[in-house]
This record gives sequence, C-alpha cells and structure tokens, in this order.
Amino acid sequence: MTEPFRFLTAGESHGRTLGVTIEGVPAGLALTEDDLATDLARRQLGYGRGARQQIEHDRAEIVTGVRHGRTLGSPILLLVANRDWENWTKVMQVEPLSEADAVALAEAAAAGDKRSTPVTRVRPGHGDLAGALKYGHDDVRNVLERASARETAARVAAGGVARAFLRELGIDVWSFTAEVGGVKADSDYMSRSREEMEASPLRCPDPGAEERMIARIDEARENGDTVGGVFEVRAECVPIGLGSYVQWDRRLDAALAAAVMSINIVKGVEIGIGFEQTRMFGSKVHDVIEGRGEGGRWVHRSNNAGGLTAGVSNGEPIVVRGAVKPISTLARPLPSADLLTGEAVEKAHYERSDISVVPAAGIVGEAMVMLTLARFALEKLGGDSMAEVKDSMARWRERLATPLAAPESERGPAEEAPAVGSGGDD
Ligand code: EPS
Repeated sequence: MTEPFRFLTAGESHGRTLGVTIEGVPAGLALTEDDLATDLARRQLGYGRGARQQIEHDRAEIVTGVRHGRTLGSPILLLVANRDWENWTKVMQVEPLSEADAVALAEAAAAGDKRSTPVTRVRPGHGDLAGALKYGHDDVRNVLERASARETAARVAAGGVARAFLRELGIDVWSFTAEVGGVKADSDYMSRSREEMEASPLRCPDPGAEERMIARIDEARENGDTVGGVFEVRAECVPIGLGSYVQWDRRLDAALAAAVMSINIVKGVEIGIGFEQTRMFGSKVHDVIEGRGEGGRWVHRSNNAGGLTAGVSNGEPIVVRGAVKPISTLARPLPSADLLTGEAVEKAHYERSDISVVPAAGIVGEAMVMLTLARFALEKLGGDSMAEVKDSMARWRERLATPLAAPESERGPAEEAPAVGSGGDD
C-alpha cells in the first residue's frame, strides 16, 4: 500500500520553475490559484528578508488535477515560476552549452561576473561541501541550487492545498514567531490578535519582544551576520485519534517532527513544551484530564504535551516548535576552504542572502504540519471524495462526543447474547 497522501517537489532556485505534485487529494475539493496565493505571499514577508523577495511575486499555477474549480482525485501539479530565472538563463540552461556559449560564460567569469563563476569556496553551515562530494560536483552551484530554501515555496504551495482540505474538516493551522536571536515572546504579553500579528513585521504576538527582536536583526545586518530563532505552529480542532502508538512509523508526533526537521533551516523540533519538561517534575508536566466538557469533548487542564500523547492526537491543539539556525550565507563570510584545491581560503562564497527568516520558516512549518495532518486524517478517515471524507469526520467527531457506556446502574436489562454459531452478525 502506498501512502494515502503524498507530495514531491522539484526545481532549482534560479531555474525556470519550481514544481510540486500532490497525490491523494480527494475529489470535489474547491480549489483555485487564489487559495494558494495567500500563504505564498506570507512566506515572502518578514523583517530581515533579502533582495530575492523583491524580485519574486510567488504564485502557484494549477496545471493538473483540477477542473472547473474542483479537484478530480487525480494528481495535482503546481508550478511556481522563478522570476529571477531571466537573469540566469545561460548559467542555468537545461540544454548543453554550445561552444560559443561556454566561451562567453568563461569570459564573463574572467571579467568578474559572479553568476558565471563556478562556486568552489564552500560555505560553512550550508550543504555545499558534503553535497558536492556526495554527488561528485566540481561546481557547488549544482548543490546550492537545490539545497536553497527557495524550494520551500513549492512546499508552501502544496501546503495551501492541504489547508483547503483541512478547512473542510474544521482544522485550522497557524503559526507565530516565538524567538529571534535569544529574544523570546512572552505569553503574558501576547496582546496582538491573529490579524494584528499577521500584519506585524515579524509575525510576533508580543509587540515589546518584537521590537527587541528587530534590534537583534539590525545588529546582525550591521555586522554582516545572520540570526536564527524559533517558530511555533499550532493546529486547532484536530480530533482525538490521528496517528497511532502501535508502530513507530504510525506515530503522528514522529511524522510531524520529521516533517518540520526537513525544512532547510531547521535544526531542532519540539512538541509541546519539549526540552523544557526535562527540567521539571512529572507532577508539573503531565496534563491533568478534567473529563468531558462542553459537547462531550474531553478536556485537559493544560497542554504541555502539545496535543499528542503516545503518538496519537489527544484533542488539544497540536503545538510544534522549530529551531531555526542562523542563515549560513553571511555577508561577512566565515573562513573556509576551496573544494578543488582543499586549501584554506579567507572567505566563503557570498551571493546574497537574508539576515533572518524566522517568520517565513513559520509559514513553511505550517505547510509541513498541514501536509502531515492531511495524510494522517486521510489514513484515519478514508474516502475518495470530499463528501465521503467529511461524512466520515462528522461520524468520528460524533462518536468521540458520545459516552462509551452508561454506568451499570443506568443500563437497561441485559440483552440476551446470541447463541454461538447463530450467525447473529450476518
Ligand atoms: C530563498 C531564496 C534564495 C535565498 C534564500 C531563501 O534566493 P537567492 O539565493 O536567489 O537569494 O534568498 O535561501 C538561502 C539563503 C539559502 O541559503 O538557502 C527563498 O525564496 O526563501
């Protein structure tokens, strides 16, 4: 059996286009290019972003799998064009270079044109060295074009499809910037509404912390440096029962951790209070179960587990945090070595870069969480059309809200058990 829902991206940072194929989206989901545009635009924002985002106006073209605004159940192919490609047509050409073109590129490189010059001074912290050696490349461009975080635009486009799907099931996913350069947003001062936060420079709910975060980014910029942080993704109204404890690869917490860790810039993932709980007593960590609340819903007194126990969603909001490393392309480059000579060089390669991308990484985090939840929701609910999936979800939510059994005293007279072999179930 293949996965009920899967996706694969393609594309280089300065190639003609990025692409993503998504398979397993049920038929009948309303989907337009406008639905995908919002998250793509959100990914491009954030104080500390670099010049590339002024060139791009990311928009996903829906090429297959949708007819008259509804999904067909067939694979959906999305393309996100790289506007910058116009400036790289020869350097990134798919066809073999003619002799004349090769000479022209070499001449441009000799004249100091950075784009035409093969990259050999590998950047510390980037995929340059290990990638070039692994694939046998003598020009690091062959690595950095795909290792670049530009690829995350394709994931966010796919995430938009997952968002439309999850919305139909009543699930809402959002994120915020929790930390930049050691400055933390404080939950006591998270005074902004979600709308206000979205409009703020760092998508941070605590305005005072945001000011100090901005100062850290300015400090990094002045020093030709970069700075990382933490984003937090929350998924609301996920019903109990997605994922399973019965096998390691069916645990939703593990899948979410892998999905968020796969984001280019992420070096750590926490679920709920994550590492913090290692410093606390169990009595302060574990979320006391209050019992059934309004509408039969199970209520916990706190949500330190981040909505996941034993790999299964427990009905509380799912909370996933990603640790974003400082971007590895520095305007004031670190010392490094040359890939071809193996000799130390004073400065690693520098093309252009961002200072900080925590808010953008949060949007990619949302996308990876949504794509993972879509997979687990489909695994739990089944169904080839949206009507089927929605019916199944409604039944599941109803079942969860219904008491498992009335207490002994409230039960009616015991029903007579069918005789063995009577075929009572047929
Ligand atoms: C990015 C696009 C890239 C970088 C950045 C993220 O574009 P360019 O290389 O043309 O500037 O700005 O990626 C990196 C710095 C990196 O090292 O991967 C994007 O669209 O998010």
